[in-house]
Order: sequence, then C-alpha cells, then structure tokens
Amino acid sequence: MEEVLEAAEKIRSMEVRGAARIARFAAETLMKFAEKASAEKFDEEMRWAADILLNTRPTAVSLYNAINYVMRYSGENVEEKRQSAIRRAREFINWAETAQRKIGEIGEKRIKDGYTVMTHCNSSAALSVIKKAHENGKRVEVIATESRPRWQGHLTVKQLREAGIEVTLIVDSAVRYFINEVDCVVVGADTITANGALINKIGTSQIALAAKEARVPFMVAAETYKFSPKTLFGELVVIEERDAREVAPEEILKLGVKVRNPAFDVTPRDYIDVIITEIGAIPPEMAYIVITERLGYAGIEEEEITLNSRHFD
Ligand code: RI2
Repeated sequence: MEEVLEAAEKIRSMEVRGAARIARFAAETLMKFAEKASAEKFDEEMRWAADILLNTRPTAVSLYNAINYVMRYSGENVEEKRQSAIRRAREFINWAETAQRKIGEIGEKRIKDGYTVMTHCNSSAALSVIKKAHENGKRVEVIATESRPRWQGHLTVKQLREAGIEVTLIVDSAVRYFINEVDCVVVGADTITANGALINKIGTSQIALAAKEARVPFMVAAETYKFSPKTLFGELVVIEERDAREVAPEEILKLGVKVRNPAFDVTPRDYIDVIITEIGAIPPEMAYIVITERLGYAGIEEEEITLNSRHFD
C-alpha cells in the first residue's frame, strides 16, 4: 500500500509526468499491487489503489483510461483475477509503447526535408514524430518553447540534442515572433474530447492561434487512449490549477497578489489540421468515432462509464 501512495505522490508532484508516462506508470503500479494484494479482499484493495492513483492529476484522460483498462480484469477466483489484472497491465503498457512508435512512423510523413518544426512542452508522442523524421535522414530543425512554469521545454531540448537534432529554445511569449520561420507545429495531447478539441499544456492554444493566422499546419500527436470517453456525455474536462508557488516567489505572494496557474488549456478543433494516432492520421472531427469504435464505447450508457465497466474490447 505504501508503494501505491508513493507512486501517487510521484504523479502529483510531477516527478513522473507526461500523459503517456503517467498512464504507463499507473498501469505498472497496479500490476505490482495486484501481485501482492490479499486474496480475501482482492477487489476491494484493487479498487482502493485505482482510486488513489486516479485522484492525483485530473486532466490527462490517459491516466483514467490506463487504470480503467487494468481494472477490467476478470476471473472465476482470486488467482485468475490477479493474473488477469497483471496481464491487462502488460497489455496496456505494450499498447502505449507500440502506439508511440506507430505515431512516429505515420507523423514523420508530414515532415519534409528541411522543415523547421515548432513544439511545446515535452511530449513523447510529438518527439517520436520529429525523431523519426530525423532518423529517416530528413534535415529537421526544432523551435522549442520553455513551457513555463515547469520548464518542460528544457527536457525537450536535451532529448532532441541527444538525438542529434538542431534545436532553438525560445520563451513562450516569442511564439508569434518566430511563427513565420516555422513549417509546421507538432504538439502532444493530455486529452482529446468527443468534439475534437485538444487539451494540452498551457500555451498550446496561443500557438494554435498564431499558427492559424500564419497558415502554418498544426498537428497533434496522440495515442487513442488520450481520447476521453466521459466527454461523450458532455462532461467538461477538468483543467488542473496548480500551486501559485510554481509561478510566483514568496515576496510576490505575500503582497496578497492573486496568482492563477492553470496547467492546461483548450484548443478548439478548428485550429487542428490533423491528429496523428497509432491508427492513422485523422481529422479532429473523427474523435467521436475513435471513442465509440476504437475504444469500444459505442452504445454505452453514461452510468456505465465507471472504472469497472466493459470497454476497450
Ligand atoms: P506525451 C504533458 O503534460 C504535456 O502537456 C504534454 O504535451 C502531454 O503531457 C503529452 O505528453 P504534463 O504532465 O504523453 O507535463 O505525449 O503536465 O508524452
């Protein structure tokens, strides 16, 4: 139980971060927990662990989808249930890894030799696209934003340099200044709603706006488990607001200044040219179909969208 609480704290504090990473980490944590959970109260204990992990960060639906996938374990007795949960966790992790590779292969076709690509924050899916283009011998340069307040842009520039890719770091507010030097934008996703809107790191929607104005294609790289079933029933995605101390120092806070620190924002589908998923390059208008057909939520009633309901078959 201690390990589940520690894992939850790692997600909450962002020691483990990134929508795909937290999903895989939650699946791994549930897998280890399932190995040790008691025979007497297996279901109860699994549900407890699932709830703890789910209540860490509210925005990325990948976390919900990963936990839901594992919690769909079944079996005639506890040992069968245990093995089923472990197997499902492995399946999810495998899905996540395969999807990212596939996204790279599909997305790289949108990047031509000599392109300058802008990216925001630190998305493993978006970087998979850029790195694949580079691996395939295309000359690619990247303009990466700092992504305040958590500076995920620093991770991005390090990872790109390690891959041997040319990269320029800019402040978030310099996006419009540089947008005319850019051939396309590639960002990741924390959640995609049923109507094709993108929820991603704060600042993403401003980049989309600048890109549209400059007629620069705006691409999203997202595994299908980033699509939100709950939004089928009109539920709005909760935007996480984090501690003011991430943004302002104590000397400012003590003046009584109100500080807001939303971690994500919403980009409407009209600003998105294409979403690169592991099942293909799709228009945002297809989000509903991804949720109903690919994730298996066709014909599901709202009250069935709970952790133990039957989806993803
Ligand atoms: P991948 C991150 O969230 C960023 O918003 C990033 O674009 C998104 O997750 C997707 O990342 P945070 O955890 O799943 O840094 O593509 O708040 O790695």
